[in-house]
Amino acid sequence: MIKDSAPDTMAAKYGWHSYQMMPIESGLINHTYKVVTPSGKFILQQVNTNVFKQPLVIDANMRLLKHQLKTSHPDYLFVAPIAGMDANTLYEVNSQYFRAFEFIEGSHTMSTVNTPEQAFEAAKAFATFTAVCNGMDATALQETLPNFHNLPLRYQQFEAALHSANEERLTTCKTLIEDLQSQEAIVTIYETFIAHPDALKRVTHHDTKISNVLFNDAHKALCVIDLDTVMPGYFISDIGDMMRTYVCPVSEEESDLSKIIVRKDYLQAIQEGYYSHMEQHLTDFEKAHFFFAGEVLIYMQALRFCTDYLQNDVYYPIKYPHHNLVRATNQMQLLLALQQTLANSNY
Ligand code: GN1
Ligand code: MG
Repeated sequence: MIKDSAPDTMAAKYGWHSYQMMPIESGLINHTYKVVTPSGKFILQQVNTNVFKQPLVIDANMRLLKHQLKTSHPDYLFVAPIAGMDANTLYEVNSQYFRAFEFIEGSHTMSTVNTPEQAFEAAKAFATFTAVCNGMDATALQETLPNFHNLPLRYQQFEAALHSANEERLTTCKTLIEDLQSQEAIVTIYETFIAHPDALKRVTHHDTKISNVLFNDAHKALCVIDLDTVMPGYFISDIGDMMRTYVCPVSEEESDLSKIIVRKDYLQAIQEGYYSHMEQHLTDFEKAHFFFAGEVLIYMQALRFCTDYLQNDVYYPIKYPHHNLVRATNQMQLLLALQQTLANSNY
C-alpha cells in the first residue's frame, strides 16, 4: 500500500497545489490512483518493485519510445509518464517508486470483452502500437521482466515446484498436474517456432488484456496503456494473451468449468483487428502460427498459476485458500476448449 507521506511528496514534484486521490482497482500488480487537481486530472501509479525489480529500466524504455515516436509518428497517442518540475519521469519516495500520467479525457477502460467489435478494436490498437514501432530496433529496448514469456523456463519452474511442493498441495492438484504434463508438446513447438529465422522480435506489449486499452465514448479504441512490460518479443505474446482473455465469456477467476467456452467470432475478430495493421509486417511463417499463439499463452498461464499454487501462493495475490488452483484449472479447461475449436475449424 502507498505510504502516507508519498502523495504529498509526489504532488509537490508535479506542482499539484491541491489534489484529491482515488484508488483505481484493476490489475494484480501495480497500485493505481486517479488524481484530480486544479491543473487537470492525472493517474498516479506506484510501481510494484517485487515484480519490476528495476523500475529505472521501464523508465528508460519509455523515454526511448517517446523519443522515437515523437519523430516517426507524432500523431500517435503514446501515454508515457509525464515529467515533474525537475524533468524526471520516475520518483523514489520512501523506497517506493512512483510516476504519473495524463488522464486522457473522454476515455474509459473496460474489464470484460462483451462484443466481437470490442475484441476487434483492442486487437487493432495493439497491432497499431507494434506497427508504429516497426521502424525501430526492438532490441534497443531493455527487458523489464527478463524471461517473462519464456515458455520453456515456465515449464522448468513448474517441474521444480513439483519437487519442492508439500504433499497436501500435490494431492489437491494431481489431475491438473497430469493434464499440464500431457500438453508438454506445446513447449517443443514453441521452441521450434522461436528458433526459426522468420519468427521476428518486435516491440511487443506483453499484457494485452482489455483493461489495457483506452476506449472513447464512441467505443473506438484510442490507444494502449500499461506499458511496463513493453519489450522485445514475439507476436505470439500479444495475440496469445488476447485470445486467452477475450474469447471466453468468463474470466480466469471462474470456478464453474461449464462456463468456459471459446467464442469463435471473437477469435475471428482478434485476427481481423490485428491484421488490419500488422498483416503486412507478419511473415508467412508467423501467420501459420497465429492461432497457436492462444495455446502458448493459455498454457503458460495455467503453468504459472499451478506453479504458484505449488509454491504456496508467493506471486499472485489470493482471496481464498485454493484460489490459484481454481485459476490454473480454469486456464487448463480453456486450453482444451481452444484446441477443440481449432481442431473443428480450418484455422
Ligand atoms: C498479471 O497484474 P496484471 O493483471 O496486469 C501478470 C500477467 C498475468 C496476469 C494474470 C507482471 O497481470 O502476466 O497474465 O496477472 N503480470 C505480471 O491475471 O506477472
Ligand atoms: Mg497490468
